Parts: sequence; structure tokens; C-alpha cells
Amino acid sequence: MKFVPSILLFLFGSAFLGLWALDRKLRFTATLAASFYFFSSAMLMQVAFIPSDVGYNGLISGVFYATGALLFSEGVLERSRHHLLPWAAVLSMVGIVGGLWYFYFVDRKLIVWICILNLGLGLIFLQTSWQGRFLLTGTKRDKALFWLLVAIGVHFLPRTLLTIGSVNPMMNQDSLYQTDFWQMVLLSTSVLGTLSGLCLLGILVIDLISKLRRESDLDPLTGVLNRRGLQSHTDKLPHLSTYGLASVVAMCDLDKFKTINDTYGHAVGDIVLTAFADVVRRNIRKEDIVARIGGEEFVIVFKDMTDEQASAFSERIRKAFEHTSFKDVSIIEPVTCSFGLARIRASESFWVSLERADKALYAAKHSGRNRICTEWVQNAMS
Ligand code: GH3
Ligand code: MG
Ligand code: MG
Repeated sequence: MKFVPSILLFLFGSAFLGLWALDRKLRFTATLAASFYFFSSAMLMQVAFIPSDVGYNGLISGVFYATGALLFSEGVLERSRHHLLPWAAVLSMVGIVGGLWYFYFVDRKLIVWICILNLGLGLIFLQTSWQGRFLLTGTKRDKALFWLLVAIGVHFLPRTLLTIGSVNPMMNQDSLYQTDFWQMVLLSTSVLGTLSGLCLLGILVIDLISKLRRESDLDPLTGVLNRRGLQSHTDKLPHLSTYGLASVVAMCDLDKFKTINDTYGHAVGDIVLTAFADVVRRNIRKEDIVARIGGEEFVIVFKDMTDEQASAFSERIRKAFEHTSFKDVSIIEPVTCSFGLARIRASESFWVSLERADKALYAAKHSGRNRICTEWVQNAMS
């Protein structure tokens, strides 16, 4: 029975390691795995009396607890691309190890020894939550992580006070390890360890699922939305904005793209596609939507725009692309694109509006390419 907490913590460590194996880019899951392994080993040392010398047992398990707490904190911050302050980490480690050593080997004071370990660990978590207070402005998962850090940090304080009332200062470590009080400490640590592990694991699994969902909405070549992503974004599109304007959809197609592929190769074609997506991204607003829905076919949704504004934005993209030079490849003739624009009508689905934009694009292709045709003015401008 007494090994259950170590085993549970070990299993959580292995679960985090498994998550890391699934996605090596999530380095913080490896940090969290290491943290749980350190906690598990520290508990194992205490319940199995390894090493058997009480002073060294306390000292080494204390170092392991502190390392576990620092790795836990680093893992939580690393998830949001932040890091522990190095001086705070070094200071807490030196403070805890120095204190445990001094109050056992030099001036043996059991209560001070226990306070140093508990308060030291509590302070590591509280300092991390202070450093991670930006989590409070994040998602629900970020907030849950913040409060988890606070709860773990705060729980050490009453535990320390309780220790002072319950432990006889004259007692040595040997008899302390035999008391019901110590068993209670071990039990509460394992309950908290299990709850934290479950909470973290839940958060990380949801993180992973939402990352996969986001990635499945993106085109891997250009990084803009794919057809599926466009569908989910346009499902939420309001028909009329707060300004009373509707949105305009542009269907864009690269001109004579097959010739580029045939002359320079498919790899160069890919560079051109990526460059086009970059030009679009640079020339639209952040509320607009861009997606690649076919080989060299892109859709742009200009939100809340008048016909003239949408035409002007499209014209800006057309001109910018015409003058683009491509990274690491020399293409002799300018590569151009054509646009077909249609207004998104409240009475019809987005895809019907897109068909009308496609018709306008067809007109642009037939009237010479490298131009914009709109459903409202069927003649070309270039
Ligand atoms: P138009 O001006 O009439 O649009 O002529 P086009 O040659 O651009 O039109 P077409 O639709 O005949 O050619 C599209 C080409 O796009 C054919 C295909 O080889 C190429 N293509 C489709 N997907 C990709 C891709 O992912 N990468 C590259 N490099 N080429 C692609
Ligand atoms: Mg084309
Ligand atoms: Mg095409």
C-alpha cells in the first residue's frame, strides 16, 4: 500500500512522456514527465528508507522534491513559451538544500527542518504562479493551470503550521516517519499529486486535440486555411456587420500556372503558391479570411466592405503579386493572377456566392487574365 503514491506519480510521469513521444515539439511535456519522476522517486526514498541514514534520506529526498517542484513550474511556464527565472530557481534550490543540511547535520532542529522543506516548496509554486499571472488573461485551460499552481503553493502553508502543532520538537526523524501525522502528510501529497496529474493531463490532452483540429483546418504548403477551414470560418460569418455592410468574396486563380510547373518544375510552382499566399496575407486585414481551396485557387473573404473597397484591396494584391520576386528561383516572365468578386448575399449560402465569384473569375480569364472582374461591373479593370 505504501508504494501506491510513488507508483501513481510514476504512471503520470509516463503518461506525460507518452504525450511527448506523440509530439516531440511539445518539449514541456518531457519537463513535466521529469517532474513527476522526481516526485515519485522522492516519495519512494521516504517510504522505502533509501538511503537508510535518516539525515541523508531527508536531504536527498528534499533535493528530489525541490527539483520536481522546479521542473513542474518550468513545464507549466514552458507550455506558454515562458521560463522560470534562473536566479529564483537557483536561490530556492540552494535555500532548501542548505537549510536541510544545516538543520540536520549542524544544528539539529526538526521543526525548522520540516518548515524549510514545506515553505520552500510552497514558495516555488507561489513564485511560479506570480510569474505566470499572464495565464489569467488566457483561455479557461490557462486559468485552470494558474489556480492549480496557487492551490499547490498555498496547500504547503497550513501543512507547515499543522506540522508545528503536531510534531514533538525533541522527536528525531526515525520516530517522525513512524507517526500517523507523517502518514497523513504522505497521503495528502499523493492525493494532491494525483489531482494535479489528472488536471494537467486533461489540459494537455485538450491542448493537443485543439492543436490537431487547428492543423486540420490549414493547408500545409501555404499555411492559409484549406477548404475545411474555410467552411468552418464561413459558417460563423454574419450576413450583415454592425456597420450594415455585407462581405465580399474573391475567387483568385494564378494565370497560366501549368506553364510555370511545366517550365520550371513542380517545386518552383510550390514556391510561387507560397509567395502568393504571403502576398495576400500581407495585403488583407486581420479580420479577413484567406483559403486555398484547390491547386492554384484561393478564396478571400473581405469582411464589411463596400464593393469599391473590395475591388481596391484585390487590385492591390494583383499588383503586388505581379511585382513579386521569388525566393531562390528566377522566373523570367511576371507571374500574374486573376480575380472574380461577388457580394455575399444574406439570402443564400456562402458557396452560392462563391459560384457567382467563380463566374466573374471566368470572365476575367476570358478577357485576357491579370485583371479583376466583379459581378457588379462585368467589364475588366487592369
Ligand atoms: P489559367 O490561366 O487558365 O488558370 O491556366 P492554368 O495553367 O493556371 O490552369 P490549370 O487549371 O490548367 O492549371 C493548374 C495547374 O496547377 C495544374 C496543376 O499541375 C497545378 N497544381 C495543382 N496543385 C498544385 C500544387 O500543389 N503544386 C504545384 N506546383 N502545382 C499544382
Ligand atoms: Mg490558373
Ligand atoms: Mg485553376
